[in-house]
Order: sequence, then structure tokens, then C-alpha cells
Amino acid sequence: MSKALDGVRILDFTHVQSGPTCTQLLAWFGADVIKVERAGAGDITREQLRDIPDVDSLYFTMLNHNKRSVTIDTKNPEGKLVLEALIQKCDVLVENFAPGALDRMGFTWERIQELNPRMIVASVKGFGPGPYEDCKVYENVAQCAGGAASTTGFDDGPPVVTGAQIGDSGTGLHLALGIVTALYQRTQTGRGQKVLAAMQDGVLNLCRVKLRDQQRLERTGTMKEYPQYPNGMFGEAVPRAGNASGGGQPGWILKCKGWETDPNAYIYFITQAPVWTKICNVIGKEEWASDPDYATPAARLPHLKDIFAEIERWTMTKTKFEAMQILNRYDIPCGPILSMKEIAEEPSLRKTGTIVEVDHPTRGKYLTVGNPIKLSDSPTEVKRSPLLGEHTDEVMTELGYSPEQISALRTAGAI
Ligand code: CAO
Repeated sequence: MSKALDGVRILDFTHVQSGPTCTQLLAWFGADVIKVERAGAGDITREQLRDIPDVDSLYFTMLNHNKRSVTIDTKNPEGKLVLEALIQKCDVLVENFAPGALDRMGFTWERIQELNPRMIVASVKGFGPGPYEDCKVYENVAQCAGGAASTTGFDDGPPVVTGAQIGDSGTGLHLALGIVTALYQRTQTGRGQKVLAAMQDGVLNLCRVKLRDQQRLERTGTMKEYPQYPNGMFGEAVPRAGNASGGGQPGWILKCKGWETDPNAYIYFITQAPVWTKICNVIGKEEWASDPDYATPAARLPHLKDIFAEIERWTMTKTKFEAMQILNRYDIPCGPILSMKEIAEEPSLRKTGTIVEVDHPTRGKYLTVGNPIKLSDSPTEVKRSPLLGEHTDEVMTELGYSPEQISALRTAGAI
């Protein structure tokens, strides 16, 4: 079956997490992704967080599926010529170097345009134009600068970063959308363009609801669904809301049977208004359905803490899966707190290709997260990540280099 991005060639000049997330998605949609790495070393993540000596780390393998790897020293004059040949052959150059690195290498936007006016140059940077534009940025810096950390955690504790890699993988996702959009526009204009996804912007986009709340707070001085109401004090900025739902339907994380020994024996419980009577019946508080202090969403807001404490008395008598089963019978929105172990072992995720087992020549079998975006006409087949420079000869041959030229470039240290 054909793939959505068949025929699109990506010069993948990315490393670490944000850029590779983007190009891996494009590869899963069928693009030919040629990852350019530094000879001898490669993407630094090949050797970071290694669990097996001298074998590409899971960090690397899980972010670089379905790509080809070529090693080029792009600071070597002859290596630069090879990169130029690649630029002429590809549709998109994706990079996430520190600000200015590509320019210092001699590959400015103007130079790339000279070589290939159809080229789309897509970049992840920590910040957009402004006071921090020259800064190097990693995941948690973006979470802090994009508003996530100040709004995550509990009111009485410090700002907290989340486990979800919203700065790196989140920005990679944003960049992928920018690239396919630019490819679409190119079908009309025939021209390439620059695509920039700044990590601060990506995180802020995912924290959109918190900027909403900032304005609500400024207008009214309070937010009734936040745990700070009615007992706490609001300051000038959106506070950390613990496990509050963040939306119009109050929710909280509640203990389930076994919580004393299992750190993940918890359930997320939402007191959705349309099923309030059913909630009251399930937990044995039928009288709340008609009690004016509890019967309406507005009346419940001052009592949320007590309400969740009462519901928890019920959830603590059930495992999270038993509670799920019962609550779902009544369409009460809830979700188990799943550990990574439980997710890795979940058969339904294996069935859909969201969790995939991959075989690797030096690592053996390992689990990875497959393509989370499913296209009915462009199925994803997850293929192992390339070894360093595995496809250098293959790609050089496609670029028109003869075996003798390849061998000379290798001797010169250009590839
Ligand atoms: N041949 C020769 N040189 C190469 C090369 C190649 N194939 N590939 C890269 N290089 C060079 C670059 O040209 C750069 O050289 P200069 O510093 O002389 O210009 C050098 O390698 C290092 O690149 P870098 O500065 O991007 O790498 P770093 O490890 O120092 O910084 C990071 C890493 C992530 C902080 C930085 O790249 C960055 O801020 N990127 C943008 C934001 C981003 O994506 N952050 C996400 C990080 S986690 O996903």
C-alpha cells in the first residue's frame, strides 16, 4: 500500500529528542528520512542512558525508527559538497541545532535557497525572536519558560515539570505539522519556506487553558473550580491546581484498594454534571442528588474537597480496574492511573500498533511507542533505527558518487 508522504525526501539534520520526534513521524508517514550524523560519534543520544554497553541506547532507537543514517563531516570542505548534493536532492531540511549553528556551518537560508529554491527549512529552537533567542534549550527549560511548570504541582509546593515531554516531543509534533503544511503550500507556490517551532511557543500552546485562566483570574479574582477556592487565597498569577481537571467538570485523583503498597493504585474521577445522580447512587449518597447543597454544579463547588473525600471512601474499597468497570456501566468518566509496566503489557495497545516490539541487530528485541496517529490509507510499519552510517554508501551512490569517489571521501574524512 502507498504511504501518505511517499516521494518526500527529508534531510534530517536533527539530534537528541525534539527534531528526531518530528522526522520519525514523517518517516512513519512514508517520507525517505536521511539522517546526517557526525562521523565517528553520531547523534549524542546513541550513547546516552545506555543499558547495554556499546549498543545504541533506547533513547536513540526509540526516536529514530524508519530512517537511514549517513555520516558526513559537514565542516570538512568536501563534506560540505556532499551536504550540498543532498540539499539539492531533498524537499525538506529539518534541524534543531543551537541557534546559529547552521549559519556557522555555511548553510544560511540564502545559501540553501540558492542550492534549492524548493527547499523547506524547518527548525526547532528553544525560543523565538526576543531576549532568549540565542539560548540553548532542553526539555525542562521549555516546560518552565512555556508556563507548564508554574501551573503544575500542588499549591504548597514548588513548580513541577511533567513526565510527558511536551517541550521536546511536543515541539517535534508542532514542527511536523508546519512541515506538511509548507509542503502543501509549495504545491501552489513552487517555493520553499522557513518553518520555525520554538519550544517555548509549543509548550505555551499546550498550556493555552492556563492563559485562559490567567485572564479569568484577573477579571474576577477567583476561579471556583480550583482547589484554592473556597479556602485558599489567589495571588496575581494562575496557581498550581494539583490534580484538578482544568476544565468545567471537576475531577481529582482518588485512592483505590491497595494504595498503601502500590504507588499507582489510584483512579482519576470526574464528577460530570449529567451523571451526578448516578455518582450519588454508586457511592451510596443518594440524598446528595436532591440536597440543594449538592444537587447543582454551582452548589457543589464550595464542597468539592468533601465530595471527593466521600467518593474516595468508595473507591478505596475497589481496585482501580474494578472501579473502572462499575463506573463505566453508568457512563461516569474516570480513568485508572496506569504504570509504564501496565501500559507495556496492555494487549490492546499492542494490537493497535501503539506499543510495538522491534528487533535490532545489536540490541535484540525491545519495545517502542509506534505511530500514535493512524491513517486508514497509510499504515505505519515500524522499522528499527539505523546503525551509525549504515546507509552512507547507499545514499552516496544514489547521489551519483562512484565507489572510488566514496572511498576517496572516506579517506579524506569527509564521510
Ligand atoms: N559534522 C560536523 N559538525 C557537526 C555535525 C556534522 N555532521 N553535526 C553537528 N555539528 C556541529 C554543529 O555545527 C555545532 O558546531 P558549532 O557549535 O561550532 O556551530 C556543534 O556540532 C554542536 O551543535 P549544538 O550546539 O546544536 O549541540 P550541543 O550539544 O552543544 O547543544 C542543544 C544541544 C539541544 C542544547 C542545542 O542543539 C539546542 O539548543 N537546540 C535547539 C533546541 C532543541 O532542539 N532542544 C531540544 C533538545 S532535546 O530534544
